[in-house]
Amino acid sequence: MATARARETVLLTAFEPFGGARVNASELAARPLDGRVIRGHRVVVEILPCRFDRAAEALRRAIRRVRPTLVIACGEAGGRADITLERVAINVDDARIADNAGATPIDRPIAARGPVGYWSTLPIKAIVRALAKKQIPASVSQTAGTFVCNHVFYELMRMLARRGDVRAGFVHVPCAPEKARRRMPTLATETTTAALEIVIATALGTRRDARVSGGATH
Ligand code: PCA
Repeated sequence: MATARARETVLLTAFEPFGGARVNASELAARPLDGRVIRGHRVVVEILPCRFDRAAEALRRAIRRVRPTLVIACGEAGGRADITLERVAINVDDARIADNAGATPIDRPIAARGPVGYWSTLPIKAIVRALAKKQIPASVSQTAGTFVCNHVFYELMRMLARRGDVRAGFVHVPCAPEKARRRMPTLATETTTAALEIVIATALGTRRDARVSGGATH
């Protein structure tokens, strides 16, 4: 059986609901992939608390336990219409809304002596191309925001910075139809799940990223 042979693992993280919502599209889409084997790697899903003070510690524990060769962190980006591959994490927490513990940090560095940012080490262009091939809307994003998702992305890359053997990055997904507010773009959960599967398969199967533009003029 494929499961028995899968020795290497992929850690896929998503977030619990936040901002008073009942569901989080990233959690809905990620859960079905728990235990799935993709390109010989077993996927382990971990749901992180949407709290500045707890999320990175939960991630650190999951990495220690799972010992992944690839980490895909994902979260929901309300208002975005496509799957977005984040290019860079930045060293700041600046909350527009409260996290699930009521915290609203303003202009607070994530790591006092840390670098301004960390690049994703995923082949983000190749992933966008692979998603587009399957008619799933996707693009490169130049900012993961300054809320808990960017915080986790930054801490993830900081944890792995001195290890060349584990690739990692962050993916934002649109809202699920379950949560849709007026005029909010949504993506069906099955489509988002399929997208995450393609993200993982492409990351595992691509050594060098595609050289195509994913830039923006503003
Ligand atoms: N989205 C939020 C935090 C948790 C989530 O799913 C964000 O984009 O920061």
